[in-house]
Parts: sequence; C-alpha cells; structure tokens
Amino acid sequence: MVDLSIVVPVHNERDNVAPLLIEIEAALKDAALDYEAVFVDDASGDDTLQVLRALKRDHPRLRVVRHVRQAGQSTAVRTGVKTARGAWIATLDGDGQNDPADILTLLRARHAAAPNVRLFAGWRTQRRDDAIKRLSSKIANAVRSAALGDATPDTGCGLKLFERAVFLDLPYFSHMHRFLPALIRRAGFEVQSVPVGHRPRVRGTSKYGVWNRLWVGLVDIVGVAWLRRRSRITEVVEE
Ligand SMILES: Nc1nc2c(ncn2[C@@H]2O[C@H](COP(=O)(O)OP(=O)(O)O)[C@@H](O)[C@H]2O)c(=O)[nH]1
Ligand SMILES: [Mg+2]
Repeated sequence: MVDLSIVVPVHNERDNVAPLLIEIEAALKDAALDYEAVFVDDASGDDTLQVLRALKRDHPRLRVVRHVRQAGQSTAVRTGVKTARGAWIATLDGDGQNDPADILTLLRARHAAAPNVRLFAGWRTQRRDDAIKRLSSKIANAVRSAALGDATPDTGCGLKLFERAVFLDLPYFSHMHRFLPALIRRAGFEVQSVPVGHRPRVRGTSKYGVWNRLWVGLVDIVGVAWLRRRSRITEVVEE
C-alpha cells in the first residue's frame, strides 16, 4: 500500500514523460508521503514506452503499464487506477499542461473538506490553450452542466484527486473521464472544484480537436443523463 497513486495516461508523449516525472518527484519530495507514479502508455506509435522503460532504472517509484492496442484516455486512466496500490488517486495529463505541484493543492483541499467529498476536480481558471479550444470547452462545459447539473465548471481538467474504490464502482465507458463529477454525484458523494494552474503545451501535439470532443460529448451527455435517472442510492445497514 502507498498513501497516493499518481496516474498519468500517455499517448505519443515521448518528450514529455521524463520532465513530468522529474517534476512530480520534485513536487512531492518534502511532502512526507509514500507515493507511486503509474504511467499508462496507450499503445503509443512513438518511443514513449522505451523512454518510460529507461526511466524505471533510476526512478523506483515509477510503474509502467501499457495497452497492447490503443483504447483512449478514459480506459488508460481506468487501467492505471486498477493497477494502483493507493486508496487515493491523483491523475495528471501526460503533456505537462498540469503542474504536478497542484497535487498538493488538491491534497490540502481534501484535508479541509467534509468526508463525503470523494472527488477534488482541478479547475483551470486561467487556461493556456488556443482561443478555439477555450471557446469550445466553455460551450461544452455550459451545455453539460446545464444538462447534468454536475455543478463543476471544468470537468475536462486532467488534474483530479479521488478515492480509488469509488472510481472503480462507477459505470465504465470510453470518454467517461469528462463525466466523473456527474458520475460521482450519482453515486451519492460530493465533488469539490479546486482552482489550479495551467500551462501551455511546449512539447508534442494535442490529441483532441473541436470535433472529436464535441460529437462524442453530446452523445455522452444523453447517456449520462439516462444513467442518472436509473440510479437508486440508499445507505446499507447490517443487522
Ligand atoms: N491513453 C491515452 N491518452 C491520451 C489519448 N489522447 C490523449 N491522451 C492524453 O490525454 C492528455 C490530454 O491530451 P491532450 O492531447 O493534451 O489534449 P488537450 O490538452 O485537450 O489538447 C495527455 O496526457 C495525452 O497524452 C489517448 O488516446 N490515449
Ligand atoms: Mg493537453
């Protein structure tokens, strides 16, 4: 067991994984926290996997798992969560746009929060993406939160802190990573958004454009709305 598992989904991020791992280690150096970093390579076509394998030699906290076939970001996150040994999970994008130091921001929020809060969602208050991505995200967030009432201004942020057991109990579907607040509330728990930093992508290229997020996103809103209607929650008492 470890105190915290950091899960990082990566696809074609050969130049980002080493700097990110080093930043994670620097951020948590003084935190008196036993942690592991689980990088999930989603069948990258570049040499991301070779870079990760080489890093393992000098970085004992690093664990690497890989998908034999590309299965997408949500599935990679889930693979990492299943692999993880910690009761709590922090996720980060593999491209360096999230600042690993904000893991501590989320841990501080958890420290101050009520016990029923099981998801701390990063909220990129100053997004460092191009105007098209910022605008499409703004619209998507508005539509989604109006349809699902998930009370979360930024569900797409890769930086999140949640309880492993609660996550693994959620219904699984590809692209579910943008719906974690709605799904966790559906399970009867609370979600708290926490302002975090954001940085421009300096290496590699983005995997998402407007269209490959928009259409699946609209279909998924309908699916998650249906899941919410079919939810029944009760406390269970053993006699
Ligand atoms: N495992 C996996 N990760 C992905 C995939 N697409 C994107 N990612 C990761 O998800 C994160 C965010 O993707 P990115 O391309 O930066 O999206 P953007 O920030 O919206 O431009 C990065 O860590 C990517 O490596 C995928 O198909 N599989
Ligand atoms: Mg990115």
